Parts: sequence; C-alpha cells; structure tokens
Amino acid sequence: MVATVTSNLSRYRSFSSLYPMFPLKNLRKLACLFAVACVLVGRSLADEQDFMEDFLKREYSLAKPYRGLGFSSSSQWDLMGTAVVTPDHVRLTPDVQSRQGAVWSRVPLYLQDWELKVHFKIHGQGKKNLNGDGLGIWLTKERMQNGPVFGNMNQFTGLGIFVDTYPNADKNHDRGFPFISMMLGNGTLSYNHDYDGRTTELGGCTAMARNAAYDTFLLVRYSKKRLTLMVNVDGKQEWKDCADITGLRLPIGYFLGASSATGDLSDNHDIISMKLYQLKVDKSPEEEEEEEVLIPSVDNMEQFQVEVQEEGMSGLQFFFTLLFSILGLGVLAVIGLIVYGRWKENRRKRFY
Ligand SMILES: *[C@@H]1O[C@H](CO)[C@@H](O)[C@H](O)[C@H]1NC(C)=O
Ligand SMILES: [Ca+2]
Repeated sequence: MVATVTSNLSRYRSFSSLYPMFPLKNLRKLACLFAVACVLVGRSLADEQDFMEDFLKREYSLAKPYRGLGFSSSSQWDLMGTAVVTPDHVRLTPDVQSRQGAVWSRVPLYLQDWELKVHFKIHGQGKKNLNGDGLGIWLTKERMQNGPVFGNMNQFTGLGIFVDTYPNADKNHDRGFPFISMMLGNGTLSYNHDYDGRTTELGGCTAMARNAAYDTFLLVRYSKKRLTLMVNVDGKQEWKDCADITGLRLPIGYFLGASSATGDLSDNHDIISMKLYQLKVDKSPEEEEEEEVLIPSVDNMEQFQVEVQEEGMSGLQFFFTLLFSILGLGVLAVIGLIVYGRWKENRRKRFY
C-alpha cells in the first residue's frame, strides 16, 4: 500500500523521523488516508499548485449518473453515430469494425482557466497492435461532425488530444503505442493518420492505456497560454507529465467532445467521465487584459515542426538500387565512350 503513495513519500519520511515510535500500522493508515485524499481532491498532492482553488463545473461535465444523456432536452450532451449510454459508461464504439461514435457538449466553454479530467477505458479482443484506432478528446469550434480523425472532422479548429492505439507509421518501433498526443488545429492544418499525426503534434507520450488493469485518466490544464497534458494509467496516485506547451492561444466559446472510430481493427472505446474544473488564478493586470484570441495558434510553431521520414529501404531494396545504379553508370559510360569515339573519328576525318 505504501508503495502506491510514492508521491507522499517525503511527507511520510518526515513524519516518521519526527515520531520514530509511531506504530507502523498507523502510518499505513495515514498513508491510505493520504491516498484517499488525493483521489478525492482529484489530483496528486505532489503537483505544483499555483491555483487558489478549483470548482467542478457540472454544466460542462459528463459524469455518472448519465440521466437523459443524449436524448433529454435538459441534457448538456449530444450523442452521435454508434455512441450509446450504459449505467457505467458512454461507449463511443463497440469492439466491431468500421464504427464511429461521439459525444459532444451543447454548451460552449467560456472559461479562461480550466482543467479537464477524462476517465476513459479502451479494451478489446485484438492482440496488441491489432486493435484500433483510438479516441479523440476535443475542445473545438465545430461539433457533431463526422470524419477521419478518430471519428471527427479533419481541419478542425481548436484542441485535439488523441489516444492513438494503432501505429500506422511506426514501422521502426521508435515509439510505443498507445501514444497520446496533442494537436492545435486552426482550420487549415490537417491531421495525417499515415504518420500518426506526427507532422502536426505539439507533444505527447506513450501510455499503456489499453486493456489496462487500472483505471486510466488524462488531465488537460489550460491557464495563461500554457497547456499541460498529464496521464495516469498505472494505478498510482500521481500524474505523469505528457506534454507542456507554452505560448498557446485558444479562443473561448468552443465545445468539449469525445469521439472514436474503428476501421479494419477495433476496440471498445468508453468514456466514463469528463470533468471540467474552473481554475481560479492570480493574474497580473497585463494578463487580465489579454487581447481576444480569434484563431488558435502557438508561438514559434516552427519548434514543433518535424521532418517525416519516408519509409526507409530494406537491405534487399538497397542492394538492388545500388546494383542498378552501378549498371546504369556503366551503360552511360559505354555510351559516352562510343559517342566520344565517333566524335574523335569525325574530327580526324575533317582533318584529312
Ligand atoms: C494554420 O497554421 C499553419 C501552420 O502554422 C499556417 O501555415 C496557416 O496559415 C494557418 N492558418 C490559419 C487560418 O491561420
Ligand atoms: Ca494511428
């Protein structure tokens, strides 16, 4: 048990050194209490805290019980495609080929500083890397669109966070899947599945979030033009850093959503909850009077630009390419020599 609250180890140590005679049993209880407190507070105590407080905003959140979700006029959410509600989750797609489903908030988000905690579950029958395609979490201008980006439209405007469970590009296995990544769309940028979105990603990390033994969460925090993405997929009461982007401008009034798609490969893609917290942040007067943002953008976009490598040649391909190159050069040389010979002959003829 103590091992699961490693984030509180420092507190634990100082405590035990202060009270060396304190019984171990009580310490364990204390550790458990800490762990429970962490869960209740909704994030690790080890996190740096420059926020005064936060509030769960029910009107932007999706959580149990999902009464009337998707059909009641009082519901804050719409369902589309194959998405269905059960008592335990919103299932965006079943573990069946070629399905698309989504859930979208009806209420535009007008908060400046917020935190979104997503509890999701991806599971299925397929063997590792024979499953797909993953899910997208959205905060975008558009809503309720069909499309190729994890069941949402391409060229979207706003934030997309992808839990990509199938390596389309990754023939060299240079990154582990599932891979969670982040993209900021501006209406013209295009997500490219063939490269698993690498050409447009702002950051990301590998997270073993499929068929996981533990509950899997991701957390997005946006405040003062800084967007941080954290994950918790291994049952520890702590968040792991996944991406951290500064200078990111995101307009307000966008919609929260979650979508998923299966293709030749499939999985169950479930959303258990999406909880939106308002962050109360200390701001300087300059930060208060920020100019209005109309199009999502990131300062110094170039720093994220990656060269996507075309698929490398196999050894055999390389051998034949070399062979034919040499043969080709040989042929060229022979032709060259013949032409040169003729030319010399002609010249000689002209002299006589
Ligand atoms: C979107 O971003 C790309 C890449 O930074 C840029 O070339 C394009 O002009 C931007 N589009 C808009 C509408 O700002
Ligand atoms: Ca992929």
